[in-house]
Amino acid sequence: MRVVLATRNAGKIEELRRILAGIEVVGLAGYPDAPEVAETELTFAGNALLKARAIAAHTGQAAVADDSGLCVDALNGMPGVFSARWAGRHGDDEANLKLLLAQLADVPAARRGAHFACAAAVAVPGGEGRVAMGRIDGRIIDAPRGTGGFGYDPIFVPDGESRTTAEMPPAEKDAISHRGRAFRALAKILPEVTG
Ligand code: ITT
Repeated sequence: MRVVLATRNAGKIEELRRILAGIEVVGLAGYPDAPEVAETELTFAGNALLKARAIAAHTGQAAVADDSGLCVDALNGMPGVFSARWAGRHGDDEANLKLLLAQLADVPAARRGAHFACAAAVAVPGGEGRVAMGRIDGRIIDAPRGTGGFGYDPIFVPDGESRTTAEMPPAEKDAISHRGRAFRALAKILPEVTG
């Protein structure tokens, strides 16, 4: 089975190739004219489906997309769907992380709960699509630690852990991550949609 992955985020492509082992995953590099799909929905599931549908229509192939983000309790679930552009410029991980730490500066340890959420979607050119969700609960620490992963990983410590997800070997993060959970669930329902 071959699916086009609707992302230009290299960190995600790497993670998804590991998680969807056994399925041929191709990125958008071979489709230079693929549309840049604006994430205009207010939910992770809505955005994931929007992207998968647009890329399936453009490529004529089954397409897989995700939308994910960090939901911080003390910020009423934000940055949420705005995680990638929290500080203004899409994908500026360092600025996003610094802004979030500044916003939480006065929030005590007991109220720094957060979770990563991921919606993974598959769509085929006719329009049919399905979504699977995954999440991982944890807390936001005071200062970044670790060099692995991407995005907010250096400031997120999963429940029951002392390391940040940026301090974990990739396979260990995949086993518990929101994206790992969502895509393992999606892998099970992929054949129902792709035939
Ligand atoms: P595409 O839209 O091209 O797939 P993106 O980086 O914009 O790539 P999202 O819209 O899903 O992806 O935004 C997710 C943002 O949420 C991402 O930029 C990170 O800031 C954060 N995020 C999501 N999953 C994460 C993870 O596993 N570790 C750290 N940060 C994560």
